[in-house]
Amino acid sequence: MRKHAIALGGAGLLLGVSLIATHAQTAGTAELPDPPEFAAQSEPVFVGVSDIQEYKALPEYHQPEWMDKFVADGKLPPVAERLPKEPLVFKTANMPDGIGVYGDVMRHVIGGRPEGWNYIGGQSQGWGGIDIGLSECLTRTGPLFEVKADELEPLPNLAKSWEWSEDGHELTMHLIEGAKWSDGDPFDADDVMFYWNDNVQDPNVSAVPSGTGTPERFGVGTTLEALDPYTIKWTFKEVRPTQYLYAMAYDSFCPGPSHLLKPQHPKYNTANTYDQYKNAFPPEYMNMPVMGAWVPVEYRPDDIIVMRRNPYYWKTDENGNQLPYLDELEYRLSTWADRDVQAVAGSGDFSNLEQAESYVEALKRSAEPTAPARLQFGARTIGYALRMNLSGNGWGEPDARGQAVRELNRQLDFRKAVSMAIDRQRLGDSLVRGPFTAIYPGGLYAGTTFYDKASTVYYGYDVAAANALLDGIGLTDTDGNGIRNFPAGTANGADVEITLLANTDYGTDTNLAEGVIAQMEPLGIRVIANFQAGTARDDMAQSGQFDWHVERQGAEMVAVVQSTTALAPTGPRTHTFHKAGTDGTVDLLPFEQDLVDDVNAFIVSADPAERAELMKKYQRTFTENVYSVGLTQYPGALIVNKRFANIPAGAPVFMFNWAEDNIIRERVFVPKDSQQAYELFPQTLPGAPGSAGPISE
Ligand code: BQZ
Repeated sequence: MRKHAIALGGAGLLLGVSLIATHAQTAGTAELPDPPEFAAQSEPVFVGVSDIQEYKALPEYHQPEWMDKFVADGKLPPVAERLPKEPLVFKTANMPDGIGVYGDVMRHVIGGRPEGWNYIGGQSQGWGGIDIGLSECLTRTGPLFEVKADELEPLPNLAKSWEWSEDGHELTMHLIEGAKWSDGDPFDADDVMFYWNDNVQDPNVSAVPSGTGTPERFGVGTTLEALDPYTIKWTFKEVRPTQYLYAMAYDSFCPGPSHLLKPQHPKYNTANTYDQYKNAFPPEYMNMPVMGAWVPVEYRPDDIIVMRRNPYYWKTDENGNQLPYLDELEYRLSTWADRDVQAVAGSGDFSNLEQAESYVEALKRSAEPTAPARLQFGARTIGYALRMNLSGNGWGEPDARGQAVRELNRQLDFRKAVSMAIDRQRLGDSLVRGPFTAIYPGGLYAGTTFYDKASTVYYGYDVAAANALLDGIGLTDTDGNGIRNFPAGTANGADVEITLLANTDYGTDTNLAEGVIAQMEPLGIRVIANFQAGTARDDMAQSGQFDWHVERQGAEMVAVVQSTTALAPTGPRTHTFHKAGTDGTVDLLPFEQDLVDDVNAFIVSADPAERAELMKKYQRTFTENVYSVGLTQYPGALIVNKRFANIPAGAPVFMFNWAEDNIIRERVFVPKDSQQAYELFPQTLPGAPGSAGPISE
């Protein structure tokens, strides 16, 4: 990641970069063209973890003046009593614009919709930063983009410190002491253990909306116990697997309010089903206790979610000002494309520009001197792949046709043929012309820390060779209708029809999927669109109800150390397109076993050279076996309204986490003379859990 190429010349782009890729035509492989020159417009200032934050008691604490009345009227304890013994203190030297001032609001626009507030029970709040802000986790990784490579380790968060045992099998973690949920209830190990015992370990719960809250995310055979209200102890089979500290960050270890959730859980409330537990706090339930900086106080379906500052938030600046500086956060419930439009226009305040189709327009608007928002491109960390369901033993309960497709997916020559039938340059150009997109063969992204071009096998565009491969595996058009048929005895020798899952929340997802469908026609394969909206798409993807899936990839392909266990099926539910079948096992293909072994070896290695070699092996195995069919890779751009201060230089749209975490929103502020009267509920605070709306003085 620290291999940023040369900075971009001003707002202009190096357009029309021509690429002469010499194709060394060997057996199907081709010379992978280097990505067009394009680089982040600014670099982070790399620091150490201790330069960002520390935990310490301060001589005095402050709150926004308008809150004094709440204290005077006895509605709130004094601020010093609302803070932990040693709050998490952000260091001024790491704050680009220093100590902030209170006031104003960040107006987000999102394309998702809230299912409810039971995040650990598997409910999404609509993405776009809502859950990132609500769900504080044991460790934090978003800001690691600015941490020096030789000091890279997840930031302390709810876990303020930890130490390993001599033999490296035990990790003792010390939780922040005296922090409270936004309703004043104490945060402690009860919350941690409820998440671990009754959500992660309970097979009836799909913990967290992305489904990553699985036991093996933290290592097969790992156990966790509470030694006292503020001390927990992990015990691992592996020796000193520091990798799992990343899994203890968002999105897989962010405890929920057990004082509200536990009484709804079937283990403690036999009158409730698991479905009732998951849905016990619908979107209309306001003032859900959170550890995050803002609390949901207003929800208008398909319109907006409004959040007000958490009076018990457990972080401060070095002057003892309780954070956040921003009194309000809003999430307009719209579309992801509208998020870009509104951020550029100034009616919204933030966007991760990630749909390449809107790049040129966004760039044009942002280049105008009067543009209300800053637009900064980062590295190429947005990438799409065509992922095939590789389960041959029932994951997703396929019918005969679906099973026949899965058997095809499991054949290397089939996957190679699909890869060679895809014109990746054309796909990228169909999204946006210019130096943005790069041909992406799959695996780790070019330009990232563990990427090695020499270990990357690329089966270049060659339709004739692709067709020859399909002939070779006995897929022929036996009925002469232009569509190849399954071999006799398989799916009744029917036409090869494959369903393709994609997310209709994003034009890019469906545009790329349409491109794949069109490019399969010359192969005589009929691909049928199965385009679904976000939540439905997420559910189908997580439950294996797909043949093929075009999707934007996660942090594991960018940072490797984040979501590492998702790089291979290291456990029954860790992987995105190959999970355990009906017999509880993952029917690994031989090369997948090599991937699993390399990932597990990486997790326990502390030797940088060994880790680099293991990732080279991983990349070669992945790409020569076309584990997934890479499509295109391009940079995201962070768009933030110019009135905000403390936006870190070089903050990436996506790396260890999304920019909503990376920019550390609780430290972001608006200078007094730039503040606008945008707040919808000025000078109000969250009310009691379940009550309607915020409370005023
Ligand atoms: C960023 C992100 C913050 C999820 C989601 C959404 C879900 C996926 C993914 C992104 C949205 C935005 O991404 O596109 O820019 O704001 O929320 O969480 O795509 O459908 O399941 O993984 O993060």
